[in-house]
Amino acid sequence: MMRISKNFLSLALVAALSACIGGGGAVSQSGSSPTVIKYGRDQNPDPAKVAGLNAWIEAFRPRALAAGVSTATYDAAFRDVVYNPTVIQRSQNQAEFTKSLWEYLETAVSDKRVANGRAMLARYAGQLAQIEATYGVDKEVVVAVWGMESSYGEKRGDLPLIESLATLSFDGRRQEFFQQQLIAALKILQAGDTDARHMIGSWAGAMGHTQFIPTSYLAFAVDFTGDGKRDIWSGDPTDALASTAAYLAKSGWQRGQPWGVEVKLPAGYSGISGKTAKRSGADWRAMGITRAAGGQVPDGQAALLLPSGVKGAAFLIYRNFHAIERYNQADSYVIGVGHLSDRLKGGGALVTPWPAGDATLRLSERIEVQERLTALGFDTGGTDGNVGPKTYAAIKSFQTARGLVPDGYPDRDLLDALRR
Ligand SMILES: [Ca+2]
Repeated sequence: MMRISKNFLSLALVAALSACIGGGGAVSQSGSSPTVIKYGRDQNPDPAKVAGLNAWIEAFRPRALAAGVSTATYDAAFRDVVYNPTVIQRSQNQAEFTKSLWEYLETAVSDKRVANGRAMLARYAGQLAQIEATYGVDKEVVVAVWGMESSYGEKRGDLPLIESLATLSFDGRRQEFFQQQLIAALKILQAGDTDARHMIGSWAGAMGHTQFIPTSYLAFAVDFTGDGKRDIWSGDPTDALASTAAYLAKSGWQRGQPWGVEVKLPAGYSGISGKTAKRSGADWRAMGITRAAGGQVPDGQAALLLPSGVKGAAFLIYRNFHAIERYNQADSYVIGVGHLSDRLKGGGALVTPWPAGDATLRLSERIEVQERLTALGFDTGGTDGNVGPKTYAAIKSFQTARGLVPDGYPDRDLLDALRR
């Protein structure tokens, strides 16, 4: 549930996004309780920072107590907390630059993610049917959020939450935000849903299978298994999936309604578009707009979204689009969840082809970029096609060495230069 940019043009790269929501740690899907890995402990953090955080924790105590946190909860929560430089490093390693919807969806709704999602639908069929009946949110949408947020539980985060939030509250950007999250996290501990040892998450405090931040947890998390604990952290995803359905339901989800549909515009379309220009399905049909996969567009108030301009894929978005938007306001994220849910229901890939002349690179080409950079001695930190901070830095070094504009962006010009 990280907030990322509303605008495609500044959307964080998927690599950075997955680093920020998942932390990249190996947490076993089937394991009963994840192991807290104490990153940063052997990095010899600056003693002044360690002492500073310890003093900050004492100074923060009155505010937490005033918010209803008990002394016992406070002392237990901070017992093992030490200033953690890894948290600060990760908070500063968020590469952000241009990324098209196409690039984003290629990773966010990869064939592998679709296949894994279908496997999860089968594996948790009983729980998901109950969750859908209770909250009225399509099980495929809930599973799509799960896939987007943590790759179905694989990347739930690997950092002790109180330590991360305390470090960021003391020494990060957006300190007030993290202090609010810290107080919410202390309230979760006080309620007994988990203990500090098992409360792990991303560097930014997003927790569990569907990456709830603590304030969202307090507002929306539910105990669906009936054991008295709202457990979103352990191997069993049931409570997390129900909590996500509850969140979407409270965000205005309309049972049985679409999030959106890919549409085909009539040739030379120059009519209205944009999120605020809402019309009925009948109005859109009268303007000659049809489903891209064939057939009429659904009824209901909808707006025409053109995330890649008139030459790219076009979508009519309905009210449920805005429910997903409450989870994360980036258009590409919402389209990603919606499209993944359609694929999980058996739908096909987007109909609109990759735009001709698009300068962005396919996954195979990004891998080639990393392989060629590596062969030339520029360390990309791996060749998986995910462009993270190391690849970004390697591209900039290569561009600088060749007298090119060092924008760090993996586009066709760069690949051409590497091939020469
Ligand atoms: Ca439970």
